[in-house]
Amino acid sequence: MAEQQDQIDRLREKIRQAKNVAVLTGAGISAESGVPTFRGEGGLWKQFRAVDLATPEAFSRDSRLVWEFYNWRRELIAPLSPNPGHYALAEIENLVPNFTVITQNIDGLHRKAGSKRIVELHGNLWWVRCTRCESLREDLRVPLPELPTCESCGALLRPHVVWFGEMLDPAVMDAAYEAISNCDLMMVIGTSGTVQPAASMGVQAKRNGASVAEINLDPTPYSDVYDIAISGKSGEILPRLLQA
Ligand code: BJW
Ligand code: ZN
Repeated sequence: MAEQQDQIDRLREKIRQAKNVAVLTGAGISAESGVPTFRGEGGLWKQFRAVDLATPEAFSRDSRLVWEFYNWRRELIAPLSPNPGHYALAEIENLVPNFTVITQNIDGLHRKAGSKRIVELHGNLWWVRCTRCESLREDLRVPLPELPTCESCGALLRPHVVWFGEMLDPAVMDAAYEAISNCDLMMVIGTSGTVQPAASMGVQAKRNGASVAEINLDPTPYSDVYDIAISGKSGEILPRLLQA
């Protein structure tokens, strides 16, 4: 515990000195809001098979099943609110000259908490994209029709998220790498570090000379690689970084 406090004090000092901060978040930051994580106890990929629900092949094979899964996630996430971890990041953004949240989450909770510069690596649950004309729009209906169709061309819509085997949007990747290559501090929060390319981003920041700090409930493959590793819940640790 004394060691945890020490690490928090070190990180607070680094934030105070930093001009450019990049943050990478994963499912763990939303866990305290009630959003299920993917791996670990109670994780979605313990209950469901990713290959049946989160690949383009799965969507071609059974679009109805995949939409059922995303409609269920919409119902689950719509009533949820950001937690003190999301709010603390939004506050830290106001204290640092350049601050970017790069998130793997599709839940939209960083925006709800007031974060302004957000890069959504894996898309957004609340946006839909046409499978034919590629038109993209926000759609907050809960639930959506079983097989929702495009207003412009009538073709099937898909969730605007990144499935396994799909490329991340190059413009989104550029925005993420710009933040990573320019930062002097990176915080990696609530991600297991198993999914590429996000998993390597902390190491890339370190190679570029940044200090990297992890905040996670459990150790990850990178805990020993980063400069600081704080073990605990992000909803409890992040607000403590704001204490004088
Ligand atoms: C707390 C906490 C609290 C809990 N406080 N902490 C070999 C074979 C095939 C493919 C590949 C391969 N090697 C690499 C690939 C590519 C693949 C990949 O990385 N696979 C690995 C699994 C091996 N990646 C891709 O396909 C990506 N595209 C790509 O690379 O394109 C190029 C390419 C194409 C084809 C082949 C090769 C390359 C796309 C990845 C898309 C991931 N999509 C998902 C679903 C998004 C939509 C949706 O939500 O439905 O994204 S999968 C899922 O995992 C989701 C997440 O964003 C992502 C990461 O998960 P995250 O956030 O880390 O969550 P968890 O649950 O894993 O961890 C939670 C953490 O929180 C834990 O550490 C807890 O301890 C912690 N925690 N409570 C603090 N209160
Ligand atoms: Zn269309």
